Amino acid sequence: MTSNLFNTPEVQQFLDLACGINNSDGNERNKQIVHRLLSDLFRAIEDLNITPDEYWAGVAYVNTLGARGEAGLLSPGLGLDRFLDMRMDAADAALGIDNQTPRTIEGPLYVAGAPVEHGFARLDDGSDPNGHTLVMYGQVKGSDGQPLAGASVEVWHCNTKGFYSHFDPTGEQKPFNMRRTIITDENGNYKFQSIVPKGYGCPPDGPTQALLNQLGRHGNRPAHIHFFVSADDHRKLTTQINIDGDPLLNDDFAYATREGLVPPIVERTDEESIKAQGLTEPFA
Ligand code: MBD
Ligand code: FE
Repeated sequence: MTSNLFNTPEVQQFLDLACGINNSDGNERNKQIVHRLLSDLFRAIEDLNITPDEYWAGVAYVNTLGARGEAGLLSPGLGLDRFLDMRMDAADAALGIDNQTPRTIEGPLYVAGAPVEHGFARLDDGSDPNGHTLVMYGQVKGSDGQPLAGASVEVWHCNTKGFYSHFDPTGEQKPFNMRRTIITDENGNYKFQSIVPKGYGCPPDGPTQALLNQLGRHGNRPAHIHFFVSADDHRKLTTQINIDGDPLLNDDFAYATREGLVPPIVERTDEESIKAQGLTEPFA
């Protein structure tokens, strides 16, 4: 059965009606967006002959996605977060802005309000028995290349099971474990000690993984650490680094790996160099 209802004046008027196009109330921008998305959906239903059963399965899926709080997880899995970044990169390039550290996606697991430290922070509470010590340091610079003292470096990552505090189904982690805000020192430097995170996997019984299964895709990310970098009068940078050598480095279900975000790792095993790193006791 083929039909072309979509292009009839009746259906086009019906779309306008459903989107309040001729109403003086409401928000014009949101009418425009809803009209476009709804039009695309009507057309897909017609072009693909989407059956009522298929349609209602979709409605049930959206309900499950919301009930499980996974809309923000499906979004990067479908590449939408990456696409928004591609558009910001293109806008920057058009303005001749050459970002020294590439942006990459935020993901759904940031929590505001982490403890604030100055210059150095220990992120982990020392409770992960499989924790392998990691030290990372760097310098925050403005677009003019000058170091930025007093900048804020928000860091968050998961444990060796791939679970983030506040989202850990085992309930084993205290609030803000592996989440800190580090204020850069007078030279714009920050440093932290933590443990090497594991890659993340979508909840295996959740709706995001269910959809990925339908696409023949996995739902795993390589090991990574998230950052927000901000300073007064500067645009916030959202980015991540990857742990080099992870087998999924270039097979991330969320498409966040980027050249320039895989820093070199130096393995240190001798006591003296460990002491020289200034490693601390676990945060209380
Ligand atoms: C993560 O930890 C993450 O960073 C992203 C982008 C998606 C899911 C889980
Ligand atoms: Fe993450």
